Amino acid sequence: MSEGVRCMWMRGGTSKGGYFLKDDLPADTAERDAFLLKVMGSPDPRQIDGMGGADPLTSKVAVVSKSAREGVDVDYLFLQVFVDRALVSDQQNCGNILAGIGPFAIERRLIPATGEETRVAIYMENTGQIAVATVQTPGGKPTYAGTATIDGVPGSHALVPLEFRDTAGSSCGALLPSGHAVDVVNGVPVTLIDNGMPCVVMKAKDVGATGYESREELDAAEDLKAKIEAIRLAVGPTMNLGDVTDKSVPKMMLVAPPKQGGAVTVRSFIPHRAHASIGVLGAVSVATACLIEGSPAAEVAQIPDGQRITLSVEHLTGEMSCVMELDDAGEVLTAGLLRTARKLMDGEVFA
Ligand code: NQM
Repeated sequence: MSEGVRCMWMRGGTSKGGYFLKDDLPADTAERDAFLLKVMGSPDPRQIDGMGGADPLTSKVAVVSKSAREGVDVDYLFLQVFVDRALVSDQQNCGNILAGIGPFAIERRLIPATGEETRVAIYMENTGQIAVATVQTPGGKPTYAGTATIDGVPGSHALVPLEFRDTAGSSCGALLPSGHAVDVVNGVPVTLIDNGMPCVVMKAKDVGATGYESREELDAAEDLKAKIEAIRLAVGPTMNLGDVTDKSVPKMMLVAPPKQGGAVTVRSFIPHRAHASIGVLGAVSVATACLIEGSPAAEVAQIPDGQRITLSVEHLTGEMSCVMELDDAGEVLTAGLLRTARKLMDGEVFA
């Protein structure tokens, strides 16, 4: 495409990417994906000829449209543009990019602002579930300025609270797709879980790690990565994800006891690079694993008492607090997380 295509570049939580209106993109999926690969500069580990930041966390796309669904404002499709492969995948959701959807929808006039704050109900097309985001809209316009801070992002910004409900089995059909709290795969006890993001949760020490490594150490640990990838490929069918060779799920979560007074420490592979922090729905899924009796995560986690609890998931660049509401059986009903987002550029992108 030699013509420019309207696009907003935004940071959503600890991720960054291009936000498009669905109508501005080619309707044909193959054409759309070819266009997005060019926009990002993939496949190329440096993404030198595109907008991508040479990291899976900055090679992301949101496709947004006004929703025809009852009680829903906008539909959001997340696309992961692989960095070093010619692959665009809709097989995962992204709770970080989600944080930019509300402001983007208001900026593009898909929905009006409704006062100082605007609640935006978002249908997440990848998983068929709904999230509610609250956008700060003083004077009827989204503001990005504010005093909220999130770990992994310098400075302070306007808060975008996110609420999730009924996220269990988002992609795998059940919270525990194997039906067990623990499965032993290649000799490693793991929990196969999906509370918004398919994850394989295991103790770091069971795969020869500590759980406190740096991103660079994890990315350089070829033996560890091979061990984890073998587990990931083995569990794909059990998690109802099929052959996951070309998929960015499940995420691989290595847990260890908390060190900063939180609930648990995590090192996350997404799945072939270590995450600089942790994904939003990834954190919800790990926090949920910590609540499952007998699971590897429960063995290392510190869980507060009560039916409305905050589970602080410690990661490489700080922590992510998940506010979870539990039912009488201890199952997660809702999860709330705090994010921020920022408009970085609004204009046209060329492929
Ligand atoms: O789990 C990265 C991110 C994510 C996903 C990834 C996310 C989520 O940090 O909801 O946000 O796991 O690939 O953007």
